Amino acid sequence: MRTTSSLALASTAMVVRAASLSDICTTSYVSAALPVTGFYTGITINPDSLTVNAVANTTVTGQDFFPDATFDYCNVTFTYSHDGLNDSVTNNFWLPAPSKFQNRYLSTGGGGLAINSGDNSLPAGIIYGAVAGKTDGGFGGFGNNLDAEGVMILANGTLNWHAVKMFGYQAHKEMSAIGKQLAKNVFSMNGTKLYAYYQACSEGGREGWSQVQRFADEWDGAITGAPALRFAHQQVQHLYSGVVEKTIGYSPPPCELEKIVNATIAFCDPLDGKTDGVVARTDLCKLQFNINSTIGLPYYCAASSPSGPFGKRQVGAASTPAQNGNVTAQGVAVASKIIDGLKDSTGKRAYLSYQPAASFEDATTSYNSATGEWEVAVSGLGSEFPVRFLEELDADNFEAGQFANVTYDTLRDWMFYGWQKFEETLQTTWPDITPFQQAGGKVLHFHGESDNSIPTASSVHWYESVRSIMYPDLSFNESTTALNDWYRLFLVPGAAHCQPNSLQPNGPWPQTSLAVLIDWVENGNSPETLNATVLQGDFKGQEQDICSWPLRPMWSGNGTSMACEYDQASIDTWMYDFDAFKLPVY
Ligand SMILES: *[C@@H]1O[C@H](CO)[C@@H](O)[C@H](O)[C@H]1NC(C)=O
Ligand SMILES: *[C@@H]1O[C@H](CO)[C@@H](O)[C@H](O)[C@H]1NC(C)=O
Ligand SMILES: *[C@@H]1O[C@H](CO)[C@@H](O)[C@H](O)[C@H]1NC(C)=O
Ligand SMILES: *[C@@H]1O[C@H](CO)[C@@H](O)[C@H](O)[C@H]1NC(C)=O
Ligand SMILES: *[C@@H]1O[C@H](CO)[C@@H](O)[C@H](O)[C@H]1NC(C)=O
Ligand SMILES: *[C@@H]1O[C@H](CO)[C@@H](O)[C@H](O)[C@H]1NC(C)=O
Ligand SMILES: *[C@@H]1O[C@H](CO)[C@@H](O)[C@H](O)[C@H]1NC(C)=O
Ligand SMILES: *[C@@H]1O[C@H](CO)[C@@H](O)[C@H](O)[C@H]1NC(C)=O
Ligand SMILES: *[C@@H]1O[C@H](CO)[C@@H](O)[C@H](O)[C@H]1NC(C)=O
Ligand SMILES: *[C@@H]1O[C@H](CO)[C@@H](O)[C@H](O)[C@H]1NC(C)=O
Ligand SMILES: *[C@@H]1O[C@H](CO)[C@@H](O)[C@H](O)[C@H]1NC(C)=O
Ligand SMILES: *[C@@H]1O[C@H](CO)[C@@H](O)[C@H](O)[C@H]1NC(C)=O
Ligand SMILES: [Ca+2]
Repeated sequence: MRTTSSLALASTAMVVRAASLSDICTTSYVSAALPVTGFYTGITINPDSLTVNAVANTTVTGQDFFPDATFDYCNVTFTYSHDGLNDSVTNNFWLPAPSKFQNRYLSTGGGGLAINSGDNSLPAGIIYGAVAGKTDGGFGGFGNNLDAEGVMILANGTLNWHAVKMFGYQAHKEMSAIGKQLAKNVFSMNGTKLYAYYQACSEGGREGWSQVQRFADEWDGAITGAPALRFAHQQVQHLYSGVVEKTIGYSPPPCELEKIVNATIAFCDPLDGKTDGVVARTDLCKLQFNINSTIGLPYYCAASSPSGPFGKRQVGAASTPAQNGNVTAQGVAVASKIIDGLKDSTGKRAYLSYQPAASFEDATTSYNSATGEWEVAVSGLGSEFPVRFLEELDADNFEAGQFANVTYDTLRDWMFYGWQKFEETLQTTWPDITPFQQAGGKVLHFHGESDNSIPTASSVHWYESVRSIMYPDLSFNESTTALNDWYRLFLVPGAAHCQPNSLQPNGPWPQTSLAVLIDWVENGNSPETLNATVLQGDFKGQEQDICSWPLRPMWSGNGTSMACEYDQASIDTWMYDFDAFKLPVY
């Protein structure tokens, strides 16, 4: 089904190349190609909403998910509604010039509580010869997130389940269906195979999995970066760092945690065989680094405005004073407990956490200039979940005093309740992906190993869940081989959340993953390792290969050659049993 010769496709596509962008990029041409009704039960496209304009010579540079390029495209936007609902969902598609179209379609997704990334993700499609799409989910505009006014909460206590479902998975399903049909019609494909892809990171990674878990043949291949899987657990774990500080009774100055991170990087960097400022083996770091060794190290950070690298979430502080001190036993206790992950009051594990060498973003305290003290600052992403998603209030933050009562057990209970409440829509943990696999689909999944927003181990746990559920009768190695045939996970050395890491700037980044996925899907070239490029720092421009989990990178010859090794002790550090819950957490 997916083995049609790509040579044949290329020659068919040549026929189309007679037309130019200006031929197809008119309202009348696109209007005639709109799949208005009858191809997807329950939705009706509104032809009157159509806008079409050609955009010439757009240049993109310095992006993380595609190389630099200059291109032309046709910008197509229209709305559709769900029959019986009188709602309005807006889709925006970029069409490549006919001469550049390579029989491909690309869906793109969002981040945080956004279902799209504005225009930032669409260039990847044009660059690789695809029609590229984004959706507003029906939330009233591309800039409106799920938590925008009047979207998810209709009134306090009244959740708009339709909006939640659209965000959860439905809007993407509809956009792909519309976008693929539009591409076929605009380029008169006459039954020629259209290859469909997905690429997004973070919440967008979750959106990708929401389709892969449900729909066998929506896409031929999906790139899911650092996905916000296990939605309830993931959102609640943003609160964990603050609860650790509260429980231990110590609010470290951000500089103290930064010093602990720097000392961790300094110790663990060489463990991967290459002293380059990049911790490519956080597992060896876990096994060999004693964080207590940082106690007493002097730290200093100059006074700064709140936009400094560690102060992104400082609330209510116009500026921070110079921070000067020595790392304390309490500061180390906080860092150590955060890395350990959430356990309830009986010691049972509820969730996992960030790897050592990741910065402690969720733990960033805020400076109270009135008292001169550093205070626990509740993570905004974290508090919004219990308040908006569980309590169904039109608010983002806890009420005054509410956080004071939050314990490790509260976090566990919120995970439990949120998991149950959003199991069908947001949780995104259905581990049996047999239909997608049998349809020939491919998944390229990556995650920064120093991610400070979605724990890297979350992706490993997911990969391992899929492996064990889909191949219960095979050994670890056999099932890994079977899974790698169509789903691969790559941990990106030193990388932060869906981007390179300013604290480990010499690390590689997989900027051209879509080319790799296309080569896998269309030419059958399985990525044994993932192509990556160092995008900043001392080795800028250097190409590096990223190992496919569970193999781990090890450099030799003082960083001149890298091998992907099998190391059981390291693998074991990534395995978790969430015994705080009686049901399996996938
Ligand atoms: C794009 O720019 C180049 C040079 O800047 C110019 O020659 C070309 O005509 C432009 N293309 C369009 C479609 O405007
Ligand atoms: C694409 O079309 C939409 C809807 O008409 C418009 O808001 C947007 O500015 C256009 N983008 C470009 C780059 O022309
Ligand atoms: C449908 O919504 C539009 C605005 O979005 C409104 O003008 C119209 O009255 C609504 N129709 C019905 C039947 O509710
Ligand atoms: C599809 O069919 C139409 C009409 O026969 C033809 O003009 C067009 O070139 C064909 N397209 C492809 C890709 O074969
Ligand atoms: C941590 O290292 C970075 C360089 O990566 C440096 O800019 C920063 O000042 C260091 N922080 C501390 C507290 O030493
Ligand atoms: C670090 O110090 C804490 C507190 O004294 C202690 O409980 C823990 O065992 C120490 N860890 C190691 C690895 O020495
Ligand atoms: C840090 O420790 C050193 C010696 O251990 C001490 O001299 C210095 O005063 C301490 N600095 C601060 C800011 O407490
Ligand atoms: C909804 O609840 C929030 C949080 O308690 C409150 O701030 C807001 O005023 C309430 N809205 C209405 C309309 O009552
Ligand atoms: C905190 O817990 C105490 C004791 O259970 C309760 O009286 C109080 O109302 C709680 N405060 C908030 C803000 O929930
Ligand atoms: C699994 O494969 C690795 C090589 O990838 C090998 O080192 C290891 O011994 C194998 N384990 C078993 C149990 O065969
Ligand atoms: C991956 O990188 C290698 C070496 O730089 C290159 O030859 C190859 O074409 C790349 N593969 C893809 C799919 O881009
Ligand atoms: C290892 O390589 C680094 C940078 O490439 C160099 O500075 C260092 O001297 C080398 N160390 C050895 C032992 O060769
Ligand atoms: Ca290193």
